[in-house]
Amino acid sequence: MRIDVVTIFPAFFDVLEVSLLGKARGAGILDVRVHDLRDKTHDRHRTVDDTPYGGGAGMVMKPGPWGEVIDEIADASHADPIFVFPSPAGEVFTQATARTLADESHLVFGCGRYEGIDERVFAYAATRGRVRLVSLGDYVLNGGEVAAMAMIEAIGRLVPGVVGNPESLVEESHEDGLLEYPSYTKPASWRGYEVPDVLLSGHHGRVAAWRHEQQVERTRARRPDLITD
Ligand code: 6GU
Repeated sequence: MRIDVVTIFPAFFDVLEVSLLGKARGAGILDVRVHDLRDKTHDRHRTVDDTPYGGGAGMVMKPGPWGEVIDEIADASHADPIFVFPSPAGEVFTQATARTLADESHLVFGCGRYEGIDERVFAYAATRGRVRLVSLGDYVLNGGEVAAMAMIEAIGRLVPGVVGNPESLVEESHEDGLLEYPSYTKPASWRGYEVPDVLLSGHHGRVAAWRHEQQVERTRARRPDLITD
């Protein structure tokens, strides 16, 4: 999978070199390229923002540099790219979104700062690929960088070959619409806390039934919004 990231803070993405995603990059499974939006400016101050038409607080990202970087990336694309703009005004990113995007061959993350990006950039990007505005949830970050990192990790780990044991992707929170069951490892007794007996019983059927009960119980307690029945 090819992933391009456009940002005025390329250093945010340095951590993509470590951990599982770093390994996947090294192995050629993920091809991630980070672009500095300021490289598409032509003034001495490398200006990427300006005051909003109609007035109001804050600054808006100018369309010019975005148009140039979108053209450069789209012209070089061997696939029909999806432009993902992290935005608190977008649709909510879920595991289903991650699964859908993990099937794509070329994703472009456009990270806005300030009060946002000139709206015409989204219309123009839609002439060069598909466009999605996507939010992590109902709270506000200073820019799209941290949100893009979260999305890249959620999507990247679903790309075949990134996570060594694909079975570990199945028994996870949100994969079956329920929260994950509790996990324990040795020792069986630790500081007076015991591992539940059923897990030591060796009875696979009872273990599976107990885990499912725990999933339902925790989901009801912590995330009743996920329960549909
Ligand atoms: Cl995707 N961007 C920003 N700036 N803030 C957010 C967000 C995204 N998702 C939640 N808050």
